[in-house]
Amino acid sequence: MERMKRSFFSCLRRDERGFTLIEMTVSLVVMMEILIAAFLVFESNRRLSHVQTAVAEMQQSLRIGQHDMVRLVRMAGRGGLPLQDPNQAIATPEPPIPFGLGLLVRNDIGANEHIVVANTTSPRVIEGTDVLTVRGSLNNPVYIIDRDKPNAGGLRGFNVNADGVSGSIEVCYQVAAGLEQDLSALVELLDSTQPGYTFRPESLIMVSSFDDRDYAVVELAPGSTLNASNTCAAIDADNDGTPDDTGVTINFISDGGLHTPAYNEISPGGDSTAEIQARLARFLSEGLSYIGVLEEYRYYVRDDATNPASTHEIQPVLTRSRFYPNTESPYPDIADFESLRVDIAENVFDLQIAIGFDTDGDGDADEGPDAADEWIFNDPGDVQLNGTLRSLRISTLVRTDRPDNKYQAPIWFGLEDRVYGTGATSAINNDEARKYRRRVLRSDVSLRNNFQIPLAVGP
Ligand SMILES: [Ca+2]
Ligand SMILES: [Ca+2]
Ligand SMILES: [Ca+2]
Ligand SMILES: [Ca+2]
Repeated sequence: MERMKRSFFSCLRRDERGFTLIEMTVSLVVMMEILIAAFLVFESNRRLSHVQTAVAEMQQSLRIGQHDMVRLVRMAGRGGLPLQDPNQAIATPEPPIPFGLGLLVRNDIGANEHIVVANTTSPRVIEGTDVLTVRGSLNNPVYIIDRDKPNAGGLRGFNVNADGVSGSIEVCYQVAAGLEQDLSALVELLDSTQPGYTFRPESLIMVSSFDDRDYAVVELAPGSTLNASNTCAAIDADNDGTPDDTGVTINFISDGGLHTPAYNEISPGGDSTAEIQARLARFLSEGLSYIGVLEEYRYYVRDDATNPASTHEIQPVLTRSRFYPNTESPYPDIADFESLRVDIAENVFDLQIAIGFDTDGDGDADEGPDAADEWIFNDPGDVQLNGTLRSLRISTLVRTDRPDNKYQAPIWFGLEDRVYGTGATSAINNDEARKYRRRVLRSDVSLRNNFQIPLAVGP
């Protein structure tokens, strides 16, 4: 008992001596290691979260850019414009889809090309990317015309003038008993009494009542009127307590206008006066079912660098531009090339479009491993195909906003029919370009159900 007590107290006594130098050193080293490890974890987390933020921003940029394109591609041809011209022979591969009406692609842009062909004041398109054109009554409604047969007084809402190449169309608020359509977008385009109103040579598409596939693209002429209709019933569309709103009377021309040759080119039959007269005479006898304002957008990768010298660093921006359909005139002001710079997403390095056709009539566009499939622009060896347009695929390559000097991205060998190459001359795979993280997003749009005509149903 006495021994145990001694030993116990000697034990306590020994502890009272404190730490030895070795113990101190060891614990200090351990502490340091823990601190360093904690710092490394913190630093790695900080870097990781930085990278994650950059990647998240990049993916957001991808999604925004593609969402906008997919939305419009789904509406291509809305209002009655066919996606492709069944009558036009497939010619040379330049431009690649000469028979495209609702959808067109300018494939693999060359060096120093611009969004307006041969116009160096218009924005520059980055070499190797594709330009996608989408046409249709995309954002404006499609309007019902039902006053094209003579009413009790012998008057019609659709008339062709004596020259056979111009006329007028009445669009009514009330299209049938109890059924009204919303004309506010149309009124905004035509109401010359609005402050700051400027007349625009808008492109209008009219569709035959006899055959949905028969249409004409005409040009808006000055002098359209509001609520001066011969045939529309008056309703109280503006809710001012008086039923005094009938509709709009649109004046149009199909010959001798600013853009009539371009508009006639996308109408069946083309631009000859005899054809125009025959077309309008046909509509006069068949009647019209719809009219819409045709819009055209082109998506492209713009170089935003202020000094686009040959050795500059590219600043790629996915851009949407609006044109008067089938022209090189920017919309709305034909002289304003700045309006062609509507940014959609930054750091989009490449835009590639591939198109699937059904060439053998089995209903599908089959994609194979080589150039011999039913797709064009998905392989550098592709040749033009003759078939029914079925699918469109949008691919974008996006990079992070800033380079990361400690990072080398994997090499991308190519996207669709574009081959990126390697080494210092490759825009995508040179050492500087590989300091950015990159991602590719693809969206497939089926064009199978694109021929319906959604209508403007009113208040
Ligand atoms: Ca391409
Ligand atoms: Ca009213
Ligand atoms: Ca097929
Ligand atoms: Ca192919």
